[in-house]
Amino acid sequence: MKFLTPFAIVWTTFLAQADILFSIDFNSTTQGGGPNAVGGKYSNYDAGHEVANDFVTQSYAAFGTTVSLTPSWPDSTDRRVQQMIDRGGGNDANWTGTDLQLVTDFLGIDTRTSNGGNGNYDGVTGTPTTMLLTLGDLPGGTYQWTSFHHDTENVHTPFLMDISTDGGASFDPVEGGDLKMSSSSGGGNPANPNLEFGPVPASLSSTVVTEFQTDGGSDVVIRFVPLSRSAVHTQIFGINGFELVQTSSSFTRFQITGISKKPPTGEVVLTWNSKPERSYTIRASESLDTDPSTWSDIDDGWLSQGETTSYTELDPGLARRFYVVEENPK
Ligand SMILES: [Ca+2]
Ligand SMILES: [Ca+2]
Ligand SMILES: [Ca+2]
Repeated sequence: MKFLTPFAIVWTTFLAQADILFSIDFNSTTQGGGPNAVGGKYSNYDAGHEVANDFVTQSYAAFGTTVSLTPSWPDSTDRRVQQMIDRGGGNDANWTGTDLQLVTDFLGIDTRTSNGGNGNYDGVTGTPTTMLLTLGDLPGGTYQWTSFHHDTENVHTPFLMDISTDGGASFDPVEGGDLKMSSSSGGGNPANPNLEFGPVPASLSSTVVTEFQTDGGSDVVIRFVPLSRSAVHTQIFGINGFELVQTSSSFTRFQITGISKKPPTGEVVLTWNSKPERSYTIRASESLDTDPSTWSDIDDGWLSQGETTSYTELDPGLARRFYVVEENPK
């Protein structure tokens, strides 16, 4: 049996090198003479603007398997929230950069109450009008996500973005803050004082680059929440497309990797895989008779020490003790 191992490694490496990129261009079938596919490395997600029946799960060959992509708008049942816009030639002419057919069209959200949305929302006050992008069957690994949020017309809405790697049960905010769409055309209501025209989609101030890690067992859910305000051109949100690169096919499972009791002092040292800039709750119990989530905590805000974190409990003076570590929400 031993000689089989090298073959398994070669096979894994081949997949990783041949198939590490999954890119999507969102295209409108009902506007701008679309669908206008940018082509190249991009696959297409095509749908009609506000055509609810078009926003179905689509599947793509990627990462050596089949990955599914599903947009959804959980905060409204009104199809008019469900945007798939393609701008016309007059607006498109303002874009002087590459890949016009990537940025001319976008999937998105109309938050206006007159169009079925929930109105303005500043992150605290108001009601969000959220859109989710659910990636199903993504293999376990580490991924770099790049998404584009440009309008060749006037939309320049600020937005929040969060990523869930547990099927939508919990979300991590994307670092960087101040996410905001960019736009190319003068005028609008309100007008964008800082127009952008290129030179490449990746150079735009609106482009989001982030990383996530998934164990492959749950859907990855990308959540977009417009910080809608003022008037129409800061009340609509869009994503032109995205690129997903598998930077590693391995992942580090969240688990306690070490537990030891120091004989001289009786101190107990716990070590686990952690994320930077997070905090952890440590719970302990003398028995397994109750649900670990109900055990009393011995610390509810232990700060991460980076990729690995340790916690030392002074001698608890017990013959047996069980521990759990929970990652706190941000
Ligand atoms: Ca396109
Ligand atoms: Ca167009
Ligand atoms: Ca697009």
